[in-house]
Order: sequence, then C-alpha cells, then structure tokens
Amino acid sequence: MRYPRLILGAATLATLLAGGAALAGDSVVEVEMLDYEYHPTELEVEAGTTVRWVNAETRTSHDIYFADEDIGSPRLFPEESWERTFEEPGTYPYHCRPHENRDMQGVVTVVPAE
Ligand SMILES: [Cu+2]
Repeated sequence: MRYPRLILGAATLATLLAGGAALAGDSVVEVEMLDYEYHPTELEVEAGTTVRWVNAETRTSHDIYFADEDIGSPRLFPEESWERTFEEPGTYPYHCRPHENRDMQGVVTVVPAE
C-alpha cells in the first residue's frame, strides 16, 4: 500500500506550489486579474521563474505593461493569459494600461535562484 501514499504526496506538493509566494526557478506562478486588481499585487520569485497572468474577470479585459522596459502583453480577455519568464534579479513594476486611472498595478521582485 505504498503507491497511494506517493500519489497523495505529489498532490500535496502541487497544492503548496500553487499557493506559494516565493518559488524555485523553472516553475510557473500565476497572478489572477480580478476586480481590477492583480492577485497577488506583490510577488517574489526566484530567477528563472515564469509568471503567468490570467484574466479571471467575467467581462473586463486587462493587460500587463512594464513601462520601464516597454514590455507588455496584448489586451487579455476573460480566460486569456500571458507569460513572462524572469531571468534577472530585480524589481519589475507593471500596470494595466486600460485601467491606469484605477491604479491597477503590481510588482514582481526577482531574487537570485538558490
Ligand atoms: Cu485592467
């Protein structure tokens, strides 16, 4: 009866990864766009991590724009997503161009991989 225990362990690990704030490199972390906000607003990841922004609204579109670097997503409609992989440690502020006036913004902090 070892096998079921292994499966349970893997599922638990997946749950932890999905909810974690700082994660190992080469993983994917999701940021939800809902109610004109990014969730989480502030995210810390290790270098090499891919961040995936997912539009969880029912009808509002958003985008992700890093003004300092002039890097941005297309406008994302509900259920659409966009990814960016962060290789270099640093602070990456971003905002939503259509909702700049609603103060819709977030920041990704990238720390060196352990
Ligand atoms: Cu927006």
